Amino acid sequence: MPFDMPAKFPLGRRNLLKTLASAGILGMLSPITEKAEAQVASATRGVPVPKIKDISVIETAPQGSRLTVVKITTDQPGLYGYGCATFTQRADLVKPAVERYLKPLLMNKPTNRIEDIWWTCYDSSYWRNGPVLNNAISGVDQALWDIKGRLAGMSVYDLVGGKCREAVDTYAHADGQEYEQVIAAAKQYIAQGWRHVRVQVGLPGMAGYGAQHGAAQETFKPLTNAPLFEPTYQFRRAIKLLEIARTELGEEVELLHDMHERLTPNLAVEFCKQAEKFRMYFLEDPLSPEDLGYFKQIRQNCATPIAMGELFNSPHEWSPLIDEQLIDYIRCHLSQVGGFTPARKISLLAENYGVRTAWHGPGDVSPIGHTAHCHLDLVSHNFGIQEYTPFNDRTQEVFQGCPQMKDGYLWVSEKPGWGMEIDEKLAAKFPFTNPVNGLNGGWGELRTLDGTVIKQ
Ligand code: GCO
Ligand code: MG
Repeated sequence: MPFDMPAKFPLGRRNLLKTLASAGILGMLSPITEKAEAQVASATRGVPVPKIKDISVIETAPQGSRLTVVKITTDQPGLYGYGCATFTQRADLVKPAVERYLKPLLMNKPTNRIEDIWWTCYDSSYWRNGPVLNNAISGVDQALWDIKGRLAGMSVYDLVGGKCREAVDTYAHADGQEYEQVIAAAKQYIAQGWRHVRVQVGLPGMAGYGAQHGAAQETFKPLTNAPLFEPTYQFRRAIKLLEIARTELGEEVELLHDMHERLTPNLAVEFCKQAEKFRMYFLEDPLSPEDLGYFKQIRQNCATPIAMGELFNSPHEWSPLIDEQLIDYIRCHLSQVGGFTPARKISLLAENYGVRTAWHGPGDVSPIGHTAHCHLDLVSHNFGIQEYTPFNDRTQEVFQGCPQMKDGYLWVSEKPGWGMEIDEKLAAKFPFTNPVNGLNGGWGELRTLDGTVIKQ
């Protein structure tokens, strides 16, 4: 019989469905749906979507570096999450960015809408892609992933697709004032199971990156009292180090080196050419973000693998390098790019262009941040290598459930979310202190012999 809805049911289809449902007619027609709904309700325990009840900031320095972590508390008792928002050089600015700007914006929002919240935070300052705000957003973003994981009873790596490898391969830091010290440190790491070692040697009389050296030599006669650095000097020491390392450590070990964006662009091109014969795993940050145009010259001149990106804040920086295939590894600082959500997108973009990941993992990332790296490393098919920095005992007491190191691999806790808890009372016993230079964790100056200030 034709069904003339407008005539018989002037209030429309919605009311018709309501009537049928209350008479039990629809229910009777779909037992499969009913059963499925009951199963989902029991699997999810029928928990309503949690809402953001409070956002606070934990500041602690158990290992010296100023670590900032955002805690989001929900309206459901016992459900909260942690996210890394660490920016040591301007640490005091992140807390107000979270508490005075993001907190009022996000109170009572549903915690399940991570993507929506990320964009809300990102767009709300109008001016964006700056390190303070990106770190603040990262703290919120990672805390929301932690909450989602705790709620689901799953690790974050499970939520975003599941492990595609067993553990996270890492590189260790072999540093020394002189070549023989670097080689001795590298040999120790190799004996402990590492297959990848980053080598850095000091510059006598200068402030080299990765390994400091003694007082300025008389022969330099600098026109400044500030710490010194000369790019050509660094160039020669680093090339020599790679040569010695390849001879002394053999063919098998994977060698890495961090240029820390300190050479002039043309010197960086020349360095990559000369380093080609040492078959590096990668050369890290050869150019500064201001000189990205020179990556084409590096590519056109040699096959030294290039890793880049710890200073990046903006998609305008990483996107062209990835889609023009000018680098081999993208190694952004997760909290600087705005957290886990954007980093996952960077990794997927990179996967499409044959670029692998090597997230920045220094001491000035909190263990929550290091754990977020590891979860991303575990789920990304295009993972390359993870920078490793050991956690001291104090740090592991404050941050319980830190990834564990074995034979050069990091293993994460399998508990829900990030699988970590923070002893907040203990964390408060290691407050930020102002060091002797009075710069609140900020970096001072670095100058060339004639007194010109240069990038660090
Ligand atoms: C690295 C980095 C760090 C940075 C530090 C800045 O490759 O690990 O270059 O050592 O210098 O994170 O605060
Ligand atoms: Mg670096």
